[in-house]
Amino acid sequence: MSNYKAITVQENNKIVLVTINRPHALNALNNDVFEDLIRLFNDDLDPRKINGVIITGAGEKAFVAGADIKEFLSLDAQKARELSKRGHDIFAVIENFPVVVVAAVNGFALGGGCELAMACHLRVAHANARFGQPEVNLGILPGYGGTQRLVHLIGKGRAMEMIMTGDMIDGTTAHTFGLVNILCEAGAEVATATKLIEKIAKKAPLAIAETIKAVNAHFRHGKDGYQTEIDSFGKLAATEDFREGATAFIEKRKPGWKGL
Ligand code: DAK
Repeated sequence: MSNYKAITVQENNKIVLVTINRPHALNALNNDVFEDLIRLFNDDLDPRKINGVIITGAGEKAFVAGADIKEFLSLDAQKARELSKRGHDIFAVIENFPVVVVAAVNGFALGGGCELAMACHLRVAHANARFGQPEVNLGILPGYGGTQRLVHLIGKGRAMEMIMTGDMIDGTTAHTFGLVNILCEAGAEVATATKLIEKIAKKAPLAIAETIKAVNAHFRHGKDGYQTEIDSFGKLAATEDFREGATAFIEKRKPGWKGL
């Protein structure tokens, strides 16, 4: 793996742990973080060789407390649009990554941090984690897909309220809203995310990849999610893994997946 400026990357048992590593700034997303994430997801990670990715924040206080406010003060409209597009692009790569990506939310997940967590497929957090889209306090709106993904995850009314008030919600509320998949003890976020990935890794990898594609198709303009599901189903039904899964069931044994 490359040398990164603002993230650390460790691989253990085919699970890659990505830590946003700017604890002095509550892991705010600056240019370095974006460059690192782009290189990691576009160039360095090989989805065929891993079972999942966990994204978390360094320290005990924050997952990511937003985009780095100190960096975006001097932006003009054109530059802001370019940066928003860059953020949209890398978050879309994460959202469509063909192995499961889990956000281990270990504290504040605000603004761009909440948006990063939402770009992941699944989220685990502790009860006192804090989620929010406080951009209106700064005179802007979520710029990395938050107006869309928050609606997808918690519904229009709740999303409108969170974005227009800028209020934070705690992990328990986020869990009730469907923003958090699993609540865990503070400090157990990465371990909980690891267990979740290990569970998913026991399933057929191509079926997981096609699931990510088909579910995401529902939210993409110009995509017919039902048709995507039909195409994915056809593709999977012709795989060796489907034959193996069905045979293993009949023979009352565990399947051995090949990813073929
Ligand atoms: N950016 C930069 N530094 C930050 C930061 C942030 N988002 N959040 C915290 N820090 C820094 C603080 O400045 C402080 O640094 P020092 O003063 O020690 O040098 C250090 O982290 C510790 O923070 P606090 O001292 O404030 O810690 P507290 O426990 O008192 O408060 C807090 C924690 C999370 C409530 C507070 O830090 C806070 O309100 N932070 C800001 C939250 C926020 O508003 N985040 C930004 C949301 S808006 C864009 C696209 C998207 C966006 C922007 C542009 N373009 C395409 C251009 C997205 C914007 C957002 O994310």
